[in-house]
Amino acid sequence: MMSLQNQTVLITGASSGIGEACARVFAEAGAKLILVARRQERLEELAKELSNTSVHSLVLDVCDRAAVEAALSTVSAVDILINNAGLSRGLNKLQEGEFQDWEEMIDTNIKGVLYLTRLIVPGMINRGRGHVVFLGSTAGHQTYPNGNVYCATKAAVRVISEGLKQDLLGTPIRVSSVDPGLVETEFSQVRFRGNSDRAKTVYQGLTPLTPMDVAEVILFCATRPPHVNLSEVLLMPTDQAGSMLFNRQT
Ligand code: NDP
Ligand code: 8X3
Repeated sequence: MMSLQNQTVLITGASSGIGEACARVFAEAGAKLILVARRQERLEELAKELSNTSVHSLVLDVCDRAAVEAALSTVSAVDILINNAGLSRGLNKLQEGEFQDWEEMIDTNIKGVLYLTRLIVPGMINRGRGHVVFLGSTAGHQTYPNGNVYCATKAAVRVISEGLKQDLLGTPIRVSSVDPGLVETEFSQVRFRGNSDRAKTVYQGLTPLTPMDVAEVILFCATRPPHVNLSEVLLMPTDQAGSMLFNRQT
């Protein structure tokens, strides 16, 4: 098992859900953290809670390329990059979709991921060590009705992860895509713009994954011996068998 002592982990979207859970499990495992998100207060609160750990917070919008470039120029070596920041907006037929929603999803889930990866991976190659983890989704494996553009962004993440692994072949850098099904976080609140009743129906009658369930899988990927690369992990609640197949007790 690989030790995380003295390894620096940069986690995007650390102010909530899966990213926040990753911060907790990686801190517990002895890693140093660089936490990225837009909500400064959330990051400050988390950093306070993890006061026994080295935590550097970066208040940053991953869609803003110039800001990402400037912020990363202040950051020292990153050993593990967790490309987690992401969101969905709306659940509409494509022919009725909102351009603004599409742009936000594409800018965050694809372009933001590419910016961070492009800027951090060369340093990993130079140092001869590193691991890039992407948060994909069951939605990137199987499209569901009205999910069109969100599903497309997660399919893109799966392809980017596969392509990066190919392009890094011959280096010791590892690449993993961790692809969960339903995880109860603020994800559906964001998708439905704060409509809590609608957000709750997504998880109604079943037991979803928790952010911690996913963070533990990411930790497992990161702590395999150096010759082991978990390329893709698809994980779902026991009550889920595909993007559209759920066991709900109503
Ligand atoms: P949350 O809404 O709880 O967390 C999303 C995080 O992303 C927040 O910390 C948010 O921080 C950050 N974020 C969003 N946009 C930006 C941005 N432009 N710049 C920087 N940070 C940003 O959702 P989850 O924890 O569920 O989602 C995490 C990832 O997991 C996403 O990529 C999502 O697609 C994926 N996923 C989620 C599943 C689920 O069912 N929940 C299932 C499969 C995959 P802030 O607003 O402070 O910037
Ligand atoms: C998030 C899971 O099914 O809500 O990627 O799209 S789902």
